[in-house]
Amino acid sequence: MPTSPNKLQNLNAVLGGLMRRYSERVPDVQKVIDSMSKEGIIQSADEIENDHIAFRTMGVPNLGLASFEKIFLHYGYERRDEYNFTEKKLTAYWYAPPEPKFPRIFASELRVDELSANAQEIIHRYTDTVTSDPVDALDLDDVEAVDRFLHQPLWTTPTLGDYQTLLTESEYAAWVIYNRYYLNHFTISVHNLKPGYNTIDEFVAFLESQGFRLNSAGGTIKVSPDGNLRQASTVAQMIDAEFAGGDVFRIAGSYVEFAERRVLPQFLHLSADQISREHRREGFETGNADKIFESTFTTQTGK
Ligand code: OOG
Ligand code: NI
Repeated sequence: MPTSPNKLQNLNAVLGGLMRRYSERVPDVQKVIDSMSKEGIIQSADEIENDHIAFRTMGVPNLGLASFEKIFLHYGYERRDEYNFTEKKLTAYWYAPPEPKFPRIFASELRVDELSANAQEIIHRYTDTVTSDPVDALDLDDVEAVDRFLHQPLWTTPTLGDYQTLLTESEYAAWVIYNRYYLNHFTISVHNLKPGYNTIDEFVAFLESQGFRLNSAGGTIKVSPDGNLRQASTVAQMIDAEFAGGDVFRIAGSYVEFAERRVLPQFLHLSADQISREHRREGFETGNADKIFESTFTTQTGK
């Protein structure tokens, strides 16, 4: 059944609110758009195709993906493949949008019960204050309520000490305890840009010429084993985070990603004007994602 026009309109508004907050927090977003305009790659920002957006969650009762995904399932997204990150103790899914003009969603969850007793105790001290699924209490057709929910504290502001303890064991845990559901990144599709910039190699060369700092974990360009999903990302922008008691400390915020999805072998005979989303590599790739997560890790932000 197609998603109702009303839901699509609400989805559009929720995505708009996410992108607005995200652009304010991540100066690289506007800088990339300005650089692309100056270079003549685009005339205006709305020509940019958003390949996907990403969120991070804490896998604890009442929260995590089981709670979070309800928001986007409501707007017509469908859950697709699962990805497992053994070392980072993460589970992720991607969600297909109700219409191709909307971005895919990549959402992940920390398997909190695999952390040390100490880290679990810290996380639960914050998250245990959430005693019922907060998404169940939301009217998902009330766009302003959803927008507020996505940008409001889910638990009390952490102390700097707790943040730093978590950081030593799970950089992901530390990121979520402070940043919560803030948009983690949006992703520019490079394959639909004009020739000279429509491969990830060319686009990365352009970004480097403009002085952007890119995530080098596992190499700057991450390539799936089939060769058809190629990704790169900036190093997360640092934010002055205010912790409980007023301590201010610079921590990783969000970043920008770039993706090239190549045309699948069975569609290579199609001409450029016949190619649309369904002819290109879909989904995500564990090996690529594992390194892209590190865009917010101190190994990248501190280099
Ligand atoms: C998500 C990292 C993975 C991708 O496109 O594979 C990813 C994150 O940093 O939360 O974005
Ligand atoms: Ni991504």
